[in-house]
Amino acid sequence: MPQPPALPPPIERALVLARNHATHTPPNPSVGCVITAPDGTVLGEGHTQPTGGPHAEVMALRDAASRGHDTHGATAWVTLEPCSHVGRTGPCCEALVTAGIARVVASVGDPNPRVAGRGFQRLRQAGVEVEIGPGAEAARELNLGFFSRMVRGMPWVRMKIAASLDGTTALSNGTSQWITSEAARRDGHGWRARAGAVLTGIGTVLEDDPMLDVRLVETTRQPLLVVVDSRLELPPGARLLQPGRAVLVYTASDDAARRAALEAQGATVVSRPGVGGKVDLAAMLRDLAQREVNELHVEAGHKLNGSLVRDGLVDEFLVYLAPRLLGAGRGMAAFGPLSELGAGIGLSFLSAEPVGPDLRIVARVAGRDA
Ligand code: AOF
Ligand code: ZN
Repeated sequence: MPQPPALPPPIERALVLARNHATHTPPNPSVGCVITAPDGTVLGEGHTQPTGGPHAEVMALRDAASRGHDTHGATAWVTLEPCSHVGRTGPCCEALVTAGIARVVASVGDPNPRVAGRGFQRLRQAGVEVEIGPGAEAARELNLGFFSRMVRGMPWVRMKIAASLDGTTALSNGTSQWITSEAARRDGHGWRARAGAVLTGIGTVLEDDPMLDVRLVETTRQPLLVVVDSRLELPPGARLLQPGRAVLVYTASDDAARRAALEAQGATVVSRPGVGGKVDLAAMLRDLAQREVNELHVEAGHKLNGSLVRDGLVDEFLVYLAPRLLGAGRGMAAFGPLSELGAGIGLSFLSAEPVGPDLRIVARVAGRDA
């Protein structure tokens, strides 16, 4: 197999910086930046700070300054086009130009319509040499939720499933919570932590009364919690309604009293009626994108999972397989029937790795690219 060409080391390093801090930045993309002298010496490094804080480029320039380095004539290696707009922070282009950066190597353009090429344009105008492309695939993959939101107006939808080797996801007696190991659950919390929101259905809430927060790994932010609850059956005493926690409830019901009871518990109720008294799931996803959700982490039961799959709204599956046979004959097949889709839904396996005693498979729906 031919190996892909090696990336320039500063871009590799910038990608690592971005990857290591990806849970802190949503809804902002996680970006890394390395500044090098003409002889290749690293002068400074930075990564995007939590939303509202400085971007990667500004952090790298500050790092170089704090080490007493002069950045005139230096190269900035960055995993995303430097911004040209004033958002929650100032434009990185201006900071780079002011610091005398002579060359910018960026992995990909920023799809944010407020930037979208204007960053590169501004840099070139100021006489900065611009090169685009090294590490593009990895940079897009790293922020696939941000790209999805900007390009499609939808979050990247990743469905987490824990199953036995024979694909059983839940037992009829409800003892479904611990099919996989502690290690797999902790790993799952790592994926929750990077998501903008965690989605579940009313069935799961009524059955398990789950918290669905990030507990088993360290995090600086909790994802938004989203509940699909067509008839507003969420009990105001549900454990997930913690004081101060951001919870969004999507419903097709116009029951004012139930709505008021949930709002009194701090939840936000959003009406998105679809056909048959159900929530319009596609409309819900568009709304979540408008609320700046990049990655949506789904942990739900058969019904909601099945609806999302059948409606073609799932981009990726995160499956933990336990080395156990449960033989309950339901499992992931309960997403069906998919027969109207002919050959079913084609997937490609991105990775398969042991996590403790279990196996973690990431599978992407054919045709969905970061
Ligand atoms: C960069 N470097 O490290 C990141 C960028 O509201 P703001 O000011 O934080 O701007 C957010 C937007 O900036 C975000 O939507 C994306 O277009 C870009 N992110 N840009 O130059 C960075 N994270
Ligand atoms: Zn910026």
